[in-house]
Amino acid sequence: MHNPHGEISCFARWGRCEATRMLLADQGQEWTEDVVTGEIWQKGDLKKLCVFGQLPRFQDGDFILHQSNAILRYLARNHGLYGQDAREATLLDMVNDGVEDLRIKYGRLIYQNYENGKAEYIEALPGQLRPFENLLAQNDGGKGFIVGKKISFADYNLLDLLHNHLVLAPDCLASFPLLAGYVQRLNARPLLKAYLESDAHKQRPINGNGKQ
Ligand code: GTB
Repeated sequence: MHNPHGEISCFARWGRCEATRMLLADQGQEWTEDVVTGEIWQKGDLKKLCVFGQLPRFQDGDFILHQSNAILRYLARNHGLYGQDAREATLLDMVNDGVEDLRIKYGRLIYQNYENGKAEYIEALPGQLRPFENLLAQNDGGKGFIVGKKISFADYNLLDLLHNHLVLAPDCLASFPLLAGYVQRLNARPLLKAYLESDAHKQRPINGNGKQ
């Protein structure tokens, strides 16, 4: 197994990098950050180097990756966080796709429709979170991880998305006891807890436009 020493290039926010940061921190893996300011990005040189013209970007030696979910999966393959067999890996893909679908909706709200859309979004949120509560219930009665018996990349991604929503709507897990317990349990993992309590995490804005 390769222990990638990664450099993350990203904007100064949780954004699409925070799940990766949580994975690395919880796995005891150090990383460096190339924080890209709006001013640097506007110059356009870095954008041209990015495969899809977007950040984040992750560099492990001469291996350069784009797309936040591909970065998570690369780290998962290297750290044994991709399930124990093909079925678990595929279930993890399914969960991660569900996380991605909700992350896109969240991104649209934050960046395109915050003032007008927030109340309606929060009203519809239980219907978006219910599938994750159901998935947890199906795995060991919801006492462990989202799939299988070991933490996975999809857990970090789901946890990050839940963190975002707990800021947007602090009561959003009130009717989801398994998800609420899951967040508490994962947040208490020692290395992850230390990271979540660090200034690096707490002082970084959640989104790029100040909305949360
Ligand atoms: N699929 C890519 C991934 O997962 O990595 C998406 C990456 C992405 O959207 N990057 C944005 C970026 O680099 C920042 S995320 N933008 C600069 C550019 O394109 O020049 C912040 C974001 C999310 C959602 C919206 N939105 O819905 O309007 C806007 C910005």
